[in-house]
Amino acid sequence: MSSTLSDTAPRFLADYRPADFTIKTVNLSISLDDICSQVVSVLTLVRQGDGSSALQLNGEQLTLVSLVIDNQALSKAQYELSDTLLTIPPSSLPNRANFVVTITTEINPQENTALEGLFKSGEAFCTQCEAEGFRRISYYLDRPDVMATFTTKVIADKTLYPYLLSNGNKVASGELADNKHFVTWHDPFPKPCYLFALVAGDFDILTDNFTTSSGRDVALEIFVDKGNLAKAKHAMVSLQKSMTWDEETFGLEYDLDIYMIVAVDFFNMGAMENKGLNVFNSKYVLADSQCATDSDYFNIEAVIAHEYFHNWTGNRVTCRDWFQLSLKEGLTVFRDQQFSAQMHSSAVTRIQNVRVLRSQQFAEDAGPMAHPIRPEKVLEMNNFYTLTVYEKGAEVIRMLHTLIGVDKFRQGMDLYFARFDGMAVTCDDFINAMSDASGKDLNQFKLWYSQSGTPVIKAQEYFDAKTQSYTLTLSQHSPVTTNQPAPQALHIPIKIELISEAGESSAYSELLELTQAEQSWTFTGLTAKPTIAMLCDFSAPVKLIFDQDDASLLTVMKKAENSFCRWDAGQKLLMGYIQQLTFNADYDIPNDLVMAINTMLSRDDDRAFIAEQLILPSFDEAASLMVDVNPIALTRAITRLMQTIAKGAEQQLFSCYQACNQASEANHCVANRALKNVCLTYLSHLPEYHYLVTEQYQQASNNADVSQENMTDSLAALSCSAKHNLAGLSEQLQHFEHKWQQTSLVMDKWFALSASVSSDDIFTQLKRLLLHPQFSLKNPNRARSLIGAFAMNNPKYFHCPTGQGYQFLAGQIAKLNSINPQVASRLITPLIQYKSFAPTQQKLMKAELIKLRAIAQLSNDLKEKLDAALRD
Ligand code: B3K
Ligand code: ZN
Repeated sequence: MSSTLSDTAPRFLADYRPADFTIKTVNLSISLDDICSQVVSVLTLVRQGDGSSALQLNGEQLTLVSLVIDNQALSKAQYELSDTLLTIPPSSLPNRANFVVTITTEINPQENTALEGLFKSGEAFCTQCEAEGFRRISYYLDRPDVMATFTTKVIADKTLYPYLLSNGNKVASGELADNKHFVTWHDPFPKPCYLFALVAGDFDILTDNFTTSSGRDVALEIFVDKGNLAKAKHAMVSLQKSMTWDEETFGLEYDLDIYMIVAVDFFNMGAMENKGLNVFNSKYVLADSQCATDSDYFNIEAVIAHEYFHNWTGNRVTCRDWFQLSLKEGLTVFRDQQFSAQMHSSAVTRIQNVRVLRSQQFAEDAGPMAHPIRPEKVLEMNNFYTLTVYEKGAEVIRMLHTLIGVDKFRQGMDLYFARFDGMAVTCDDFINAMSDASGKDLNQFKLWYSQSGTPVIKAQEYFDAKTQSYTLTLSQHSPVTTNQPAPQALHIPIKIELISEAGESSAYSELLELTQAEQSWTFTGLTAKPTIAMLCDFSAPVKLIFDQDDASLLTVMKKAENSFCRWDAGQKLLMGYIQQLTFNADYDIPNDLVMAINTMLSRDDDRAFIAEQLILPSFDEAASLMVDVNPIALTRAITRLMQTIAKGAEQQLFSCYQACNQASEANHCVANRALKNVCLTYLSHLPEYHYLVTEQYQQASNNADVSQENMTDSLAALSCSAKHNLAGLSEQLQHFEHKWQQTSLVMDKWFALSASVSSDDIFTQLKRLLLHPQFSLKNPNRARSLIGAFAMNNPKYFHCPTGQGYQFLAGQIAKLNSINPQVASRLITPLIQYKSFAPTQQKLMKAELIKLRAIAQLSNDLKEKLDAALRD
């Protein structure tokens, strides 16, 4: 089984040593075959040390056919082979510093269900090498600080695989015997092997081009399954927008003559930034208005941008070792967030970033796998492509941007590229460049890279009418854990706004730099106590404890200039009611809330923003702020609050729904749909509006005028039906399934919806879904859409007191352990967070974890998480 290996020892950041050998050039010749592909790899090596070191090459799941050094074949006695290493002792190596190693290996792509290395996605061959997948293609120094120039010859059957792709520029092609052909690619930029890629298949290609600011022509090609060409247009436009944005914002141009993107259906994650040849999960490429939602469109643009931006932040300057992953990921997420904010509403984009952070990253940072954005100990690297490294990593870059300002940040980026282009470097190298360019001392700031956990900031205010002064005192605490017994004070930017009593424009807007355990600031010349809006734009990834009363929150909601603070004050009010209702189901929600919501709904401004204001904090977000969460009480509380708001604001919700539904401005259709569907979600809590759900489904999914059909609206209606298990649900699900049975990405949505139905027979339904002819655990999108959607979107049944929800998830994880450890390891997330739940749930969840730990052939991916979760 793929990830079950004999080397189960963790690796440590502190143990980093430069490699004893480097590789200058790699010449690959790969003959593709479903069950026996042959790889000939010619490496020109340069010894770095004194000649006493053995050459140790990583390799897994490979059959070694031959090993030649310079022109001399090595016998078995001259090297050692284990499950993970090929070791050539100094006595078998030439005395020269430079020599050539030629390695021939065979691999079985068909059996590679782990989808790491070379595998088959449907009929096509493709690769995934990050983090350590290249060692499943050939023996190699599989570490990011070994950078080589690759030349790759791909050989395959001409009829089945008319397109043979790899990194860089095409340099040769030709016909061979037995109906085969070959194409040779050369990538002039030295790169680590994790950026290597190969694709072979038959595709439709969308072609376009881009002229860079210095006048170079770049061919753009998007490869999709036959018949999907029209669905690639949005991805192409997104790519062109990203290329323009990076030139305008950071002065960064693309560097090869061709940029290719291939969309495949079998992929462990979103996409991969291989040099010049991105491989994408088709979910992040294919879209048309009938089959993709507004958020699909948004996400495609963001992922296309993210992978493109990696060409500089990741590829031209890469990571020295995998502990430095946030160097490229945090920075690139920050870049894609800035891009999205500029392409769309910056307020709404920021709110959505913060929701992800609060609902998921905070939970990760409080759970057993908590780690700093630069982890210090790793067993399975794939376990560290986390919300912490990516999203919190991006927040750390954003704080830097806030502290030094946009111009100095740009100068810092310029300096970083000037210093490190073509190199493999560290997070410290990046921060030092920022510090040197801005003149700002960032030594304390570096602690963000080594401390884990979400810092808690406590705020206290004091107004002295006599001296007309207002004092704000902030204190900070980072969590104490076994790995972090004595956390230190961090350097935290806190942006605030002081709203004067009269409530005209703000009295003060200021950036405070919290650097000590406790610090105070005094503002003078205030005739009355101001209302403070804290953490403008969410200037730091922290939890804020601040006893602001409802009246002050309502003032912030109405009067703060900062849109994030206006939204956040509303969320805090709503969260307060959710917490009250969780502890006391009969709690009476004050009428002020309903009044505020009515006012909000009657406003005629930014509808996308109003929609965000109306969306309640999620189950996960609420859970991350509580201890010993009773999930049943929490789901009930959220439903109660929805019902109360729906009843109290019924008229406004309905007229807002209608106004959005009738709005014709094409420019605002996404915002109109967002607000309309939030209104529908509320109204669906009242039986008298169930007809509206049916009506919307009909119009959006079963319309005589196909141009009126819309996936965002269909899914919104369907999820209301699923949430309340409405009478029309099974008919709608059947209709949807029949309509989309040929469209894999839409079938994923159908599986996800079917798994989130709130019905007492959900476990029978889940069994039926597992047996559906289109379900397969081998397809990661499918596995995630059924199993993941159940565990994440159906809290009432996932946490049901019988424990069936946990058993279902654990049962599927056990199967996935041997099929695809990476997917298994992602899906286990809700179970390992068991300690935040009440004792009844904790016990049931823990029992499942113990059973999983006992699996005989447990992958490193699961082992690392289970051991962390079951420790003490
Ligand atoms: N760098 C890849 C992620 C690789 C994940 C490996 N398990 C995609 C990205 O972050 O852009
Ligand atoms: Zn990335």
